[in-house]
Amino acid sequence: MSVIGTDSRGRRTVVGCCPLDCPDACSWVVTLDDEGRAVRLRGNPEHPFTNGGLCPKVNPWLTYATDPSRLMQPLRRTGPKGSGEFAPISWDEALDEIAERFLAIRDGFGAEAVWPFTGTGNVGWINGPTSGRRLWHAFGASGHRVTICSVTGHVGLSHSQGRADGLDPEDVALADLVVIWGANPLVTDIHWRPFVDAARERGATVVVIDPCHTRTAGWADVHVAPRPGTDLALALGVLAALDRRDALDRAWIADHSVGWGELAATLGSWTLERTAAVTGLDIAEIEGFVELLAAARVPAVKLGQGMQRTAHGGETARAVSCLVAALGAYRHRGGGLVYSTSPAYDIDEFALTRPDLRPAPARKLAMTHLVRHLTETDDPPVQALWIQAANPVVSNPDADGVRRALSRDDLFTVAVELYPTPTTAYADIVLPSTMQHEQTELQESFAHLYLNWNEPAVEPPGECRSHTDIIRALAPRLGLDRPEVMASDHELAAAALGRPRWRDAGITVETFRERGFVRIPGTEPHRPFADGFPTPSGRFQFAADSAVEMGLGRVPTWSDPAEPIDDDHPFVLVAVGSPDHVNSVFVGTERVAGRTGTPVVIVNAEQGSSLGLTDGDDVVVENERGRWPTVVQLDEHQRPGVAFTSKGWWDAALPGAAGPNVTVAEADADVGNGPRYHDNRVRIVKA
Ligand SMILES: Nc1nc2c(c(=O)[nH]1)N[C@H]1C(S)=C(S)[C@@H](COP(=O)(O)OP(=O)(O)OC[C@H]3O[C@@H](n4cnc5c(=O)[nH]c(N)nc54)[C@H](O)[C@@H]3O)O[C@H]1N2
Ligand SMILES: Nc1nc2c(c(=O)[nH]1)N[C@H]1C(S)=C(S)[C@@H](COP(=O)(O)OP(=O)(O)OC[C@H]3O[C@@H](n4cnc5c(=O)[nH]c(N)nc54)[C@H](O)[C@@H]3O)O[C@H]1N2
Ligand code: SF4
Ligand SMILES: [Mo]
Repeated sequence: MSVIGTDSRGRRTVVGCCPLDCPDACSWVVTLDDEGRAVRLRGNPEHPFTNGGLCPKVNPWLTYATDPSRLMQPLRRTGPKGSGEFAPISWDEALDEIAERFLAIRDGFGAEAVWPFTGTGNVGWINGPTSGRRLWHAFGASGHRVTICSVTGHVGLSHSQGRADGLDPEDVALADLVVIWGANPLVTDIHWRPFVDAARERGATVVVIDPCHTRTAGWADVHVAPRPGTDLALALGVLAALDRRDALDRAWIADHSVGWGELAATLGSWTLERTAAVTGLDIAEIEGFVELLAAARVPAVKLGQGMQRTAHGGETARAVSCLVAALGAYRHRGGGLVYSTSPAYDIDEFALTRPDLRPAPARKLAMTHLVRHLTETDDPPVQALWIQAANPVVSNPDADGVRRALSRDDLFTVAVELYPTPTTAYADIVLPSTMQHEQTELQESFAHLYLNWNEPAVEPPGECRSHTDIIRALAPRLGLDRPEVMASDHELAAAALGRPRWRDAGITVETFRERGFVRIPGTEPHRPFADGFPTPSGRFQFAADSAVEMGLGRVPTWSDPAEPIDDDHPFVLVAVGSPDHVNSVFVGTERVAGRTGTPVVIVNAEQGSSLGLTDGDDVVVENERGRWPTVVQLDEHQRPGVAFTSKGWWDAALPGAAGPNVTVAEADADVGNGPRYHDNRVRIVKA
């Protein structure tokens, strides 16, 4: 077997995979014509999770690849920052200028004044957020923390479970109750649905906990819609009710956990009345949920990222894990919690990124602190940004602040991109990147347990280069063409597979090039907590000192949302994944821009009317941080006090290409420096 094959018509086929920051991490097959052009790209029928189908966002991949706006050569800015005026230059000119500027900045301010800012536009191990790290370490640049997505949940769960691992999402088929908590998998994780359907066919009930009436909420058996940012109270209130009913798994708690008594002692105040008052739910709804949990033998909880994008997201994720554990849910295959399967991969990140190449330890900057690091007096001040597969003007909190910060005259910005974006408009130099079918990649998932290979199917078009090629071309110009920095893509992939999990199973790059994807060795079945938890006690921890060290409670402890609604700000704005695109990727292409208009903001019909809004009105969503012009849609199913829209979108026609993130504060969740996208209060007024 090989990743390169032929189809029934004798055409060459090449196995690859989707590089986007999507849990499903699909495997795909590219078909080439006689001239070696990619003519077809479809889901890999051999891959158990992909099961032969991709998604509407990625099916037109080859159309995006030839979009007229695709960047094909390096550019240098000719107009003011933000104007988007550029002229083509050669690779040599671009790389020489970058090297000259980076070296001058290093001499003047120190190497940490250079910040390699890598986003989640592609998330493979070779060309994704860690690519280039060997060079940046050797150069001595500031480190970078990818805090924009899921870090808060990971840190929160580390205190109780040790890590965010849990049940195999495929095993949910064995559950008799499926709780989808702060996730919208019918939009964001569509290949998981068949496994939930299988559970449902066997009689399982599906509960969705989401303040918004999403596609998934509409499809579930039960939709519980708490106020945003109150899941912590819901988890504690339900736990208290289950304790009172003696419906918890005392034997599992005694044998596999520590700290239950301490947590139990705090539950007395969580009456149904208080839980209802805090969450905005009816007592009957809460009781109904308690009933389902008490009756379940194998409850499975899918914890999404939605609930952790709030001021107390880490504590919330931790509280939900306590509920799951106290039910004894880990006792049976198919039960337990799943937040992310990433920890199961055991990728050798040290060998891949080589932090030991650093001349001296360096600070690590959080990508969610972009505005403060560019505008406050850091020592040394950030003087250069290398923005790679990131679109912070659209994706980061405080989008107006990001634009102001990127406008700084003395800041030298390089953007490595596929298309012109509101972010590249602020770059001094723009470098054209390859797309996945034009490069080599090794790619994990956060919702299944297969590691995918991506064999390049075609030559890069125009002058596009992969991130690793660009790094290898820049390194000699910085005087850093050492063998570790100049490593080939296959050498990097081999380093990533350096841990015993892969090595002892005899799995090498060649295995991937034969099979296209490999199930993580030792994960059939995947029951990471069957023999204990990776915590200091080796048990599940209802109470943890490590949490106190991070400013959390010893046991999960309730606090109010950072931005509770009030008369002046009657809505919390929740902007989440659109069915039409992943984050901001491909949003500027003819295909996506032409198909989707401005995302509407959806609010409860009665509340909207009482504020004088009618369906289809031009409105402005605003607060003290920014104003976003859009259109309102009234919907009787939405809970009052919540305004629902989608993320990642921009309209080039609006001033500053504004999107919803102009209203979001650059403020941290409780742990991990994650953002507070869904803890953001706004008002909606007629335009
Ligand atoms: N309000 C709100 N904002 C959010 C969120 C939210 O829930 N609400 N979610 C957050 C989350 S979860 C995430 S992960 C971030 C994502 O935010 P970002 O890190 O900005 O990632 P993307 O928008 O996915 O992609 C960024 C850019 O990468 C480019 N790109 C794609 N593939 C490649 C490639 O192969 N090479 C190069 N060089 N460029 C490429 C795309 O064209 C795009 O412009 O957004 C966050 N923003
Ligand atoms: N189609 C599509 N798929 C995507 C993406 C996309 O942009 N488009 N983005 C990808 C990325 S980068 C990521 S990280 C994943 C994220 O995918 P998910 O884990 O599904 O996370 P979110 O989309 O942030 O939010 C999920 C749900 O949480 C809800 N929510 C918001 N606040 C709260 C709260 O306080 N409590 C509760 N219980 N729920 C709340 C939202 O209403 C939303 O429906 O999706 C990936 N998949
Ligand atoms: S975006 Fe997600 S569902 Fe679509 S092809 Fe990529 S991995 Fe699969
Ligand atoms: Mo994400």
